[in-house]
Amino acid sequence: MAKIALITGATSGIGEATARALCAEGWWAIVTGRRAERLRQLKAQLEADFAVEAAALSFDVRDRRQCEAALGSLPERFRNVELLVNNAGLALGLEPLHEGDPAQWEQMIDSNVKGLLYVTRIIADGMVARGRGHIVNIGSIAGTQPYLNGAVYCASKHAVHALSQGMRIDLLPHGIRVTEIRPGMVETEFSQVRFGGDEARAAEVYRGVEPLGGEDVAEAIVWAVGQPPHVNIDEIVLTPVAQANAYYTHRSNIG
Ligand code: NDP
Ligand code: 8X3
Repeated sequence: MAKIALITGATSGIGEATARALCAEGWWAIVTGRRAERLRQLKAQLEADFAVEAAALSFDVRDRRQCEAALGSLPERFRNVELLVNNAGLALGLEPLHEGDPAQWEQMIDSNVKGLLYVTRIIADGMVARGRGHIVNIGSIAGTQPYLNGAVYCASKHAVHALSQGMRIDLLPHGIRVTEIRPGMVETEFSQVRFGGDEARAAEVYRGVEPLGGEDVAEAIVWAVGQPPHVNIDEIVLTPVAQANAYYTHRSNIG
């Protein structure tokens, strides 16, 4: 029987790459996000490229009722989710706290923290009932290293770090694996979203650096998931060679 993976935030970046990498390994994928047309196209591509079945669910993780309705609508053959990849999330803005936009704070906290909780609450319940499963949370180096002008995003990823450790403990008696993946700089739509579509400002983030790609993070996820059932990979921190941590990045060829 096919194994089912649910990947939130699969319309771009790390989530999309993860859906592809898992399907290449034979997983059936449930891909989610708000952009329905992208999901429809991704589902068709996954099915064509990897000879698997895929399901697309368009919903906003910030809305608990939408999470419940969308996940409750899954066809029977997709219901036994074996792997949950909590990836949906975003950063908005980069400014000192006293100049920050509270609406952006709310969106970050509601997506990165509350959205992750809503989806996990629903999926983990089924995993516990079946006595098996694996939850992979996409944290960040920002989850332990708060950086200048990023306090609220970093706080949201600190929450993901704490929640990952808490889930690991709570799910211990049920044999459910929990992994936190904590990347540094990954070139995706992340910076375009953070800077409201300002492509020049987004490109500046990666200037003089070869960043990670979504595929690099996906590969780490596939590796963690592929370990023997008695092995839990608690956390993976991965950064570009040119980025030691949130504070030190070596940029070359800068004129
Ligand atoms: P992208 O912007 O490329 O992808 C973000 C994904 O999250 C999209 O699929 C988006 O889908 C989804 N998403 C955002 N908000 C919501 C929402 N309210 N409801 C449902 N889906 C949502 O960025 P990344 O791939 O880089 O980001 C993925 C994760 O990786 C995030 O949690 C991010 O914090 C984390 N991360 C990123 C790093 C980086 O440098 N890029 C480094 C470390 C961690 P849609 O817009 O269709 O809803
Ligand atoms: C996202 C990447 O560089 O803002 O977590 O920490 S960064």
